[in-house]
Amino acid sequence: MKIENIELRRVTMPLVSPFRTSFGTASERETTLVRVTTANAEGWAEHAAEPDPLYSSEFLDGGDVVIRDHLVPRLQALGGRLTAELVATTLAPVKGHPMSKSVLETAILDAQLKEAGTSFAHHLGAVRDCVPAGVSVGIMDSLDELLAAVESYLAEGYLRIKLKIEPGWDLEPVRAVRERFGDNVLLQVDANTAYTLADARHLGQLDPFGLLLLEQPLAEDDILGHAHLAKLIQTPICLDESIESARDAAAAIALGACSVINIKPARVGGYLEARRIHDVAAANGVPVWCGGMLETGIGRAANVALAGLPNFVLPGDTSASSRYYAQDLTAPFVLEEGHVRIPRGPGIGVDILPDVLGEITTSSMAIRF
Ligand code: OSB
Ligand code: MG
Repeated sequence: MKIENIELRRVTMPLVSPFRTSFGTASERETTLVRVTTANAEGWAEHAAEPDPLYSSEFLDGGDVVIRDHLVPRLQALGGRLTAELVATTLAPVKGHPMSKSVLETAILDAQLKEAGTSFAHHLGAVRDCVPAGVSVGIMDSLDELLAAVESYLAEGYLRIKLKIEPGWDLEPVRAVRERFGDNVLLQVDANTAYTLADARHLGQLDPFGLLLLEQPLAEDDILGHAHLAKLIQTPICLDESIESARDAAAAIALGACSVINIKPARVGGYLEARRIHDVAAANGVPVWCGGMLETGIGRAANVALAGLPNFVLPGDTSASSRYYAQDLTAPFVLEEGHVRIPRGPGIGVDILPDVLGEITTSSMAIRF
């Protein structure tokens, strides 16, 4: 496939409400959109990193530089031989930066599939038309505020609630949600690395609440710690930040560090590696679910396609557009009886709304291929 142009476009979108995690609070989502132009198609993807390197070491400004100065030149060297399948191996000599690699691979895959008239869902192997939607609920200033948020999400039809936790905001919010909404609500928690193994006894106090899982309690590089913790508590451990490749997934499973995996395509370098993680987990009987990074409709479209694969057996953070944005960048993803529909058109299967794009763009950079 011959690429003519790559454009990096920085956009900022207001969130409907601030989103607080153990590592920070976001009231808007800033991202770099990548547009890849070929003779017959235009591919789009969005960078998953945040402005600050707090979720992982990647951050948006750094991503723009690594894409422009280190990743795109390597792809240019392939000339017309470039395909999405060659992106990861071509970029492998550059250490790290999975989200920057992912946004390029995804935009190229989108253009390639649009040229072929194939959807992401079909290409990746989705086996469903709709995926069950969960919702990730941030840390709040009070339990009352939290209960009001959970109540409205349940009323909208979300099939699973994930509470963000940190030391000082863990047992109480879980107890409050269980007491108010009962034991049948599918409930899980995400610590974003906020604990250490010394907190094992404390985290064990979550056991009576029947949580689906405890996501990433310890540091991302603490696989051994998670394996120890898994023996000390009953709540299943799910890894997010720790898993950046199918090899990481295989190791974590073999070591007993997790019994569930949150797959975020951007975190692992793209949808093709995400599918490999899905396959490794399936082969080991480990269920997976699709995580999110507050994506606009562009990233959401591809995520829900991935979530259609057979081993995505738990509801994902694949919420409706309205969970994040009053005005999305594409036609909004909506909840239909707790599910989100997988786009079936070519590529990611959604169109960017040009007026919205114009309004939210803060800068852009064109790279001639
Ligand atoms: O850890 O899953 C996470 C958002 C930003 C960074 C990290 C995480 C999250 C979420 C939100 O939990 C998931 C979503 O709804 O997109
Ligand atoms: Mg997480």
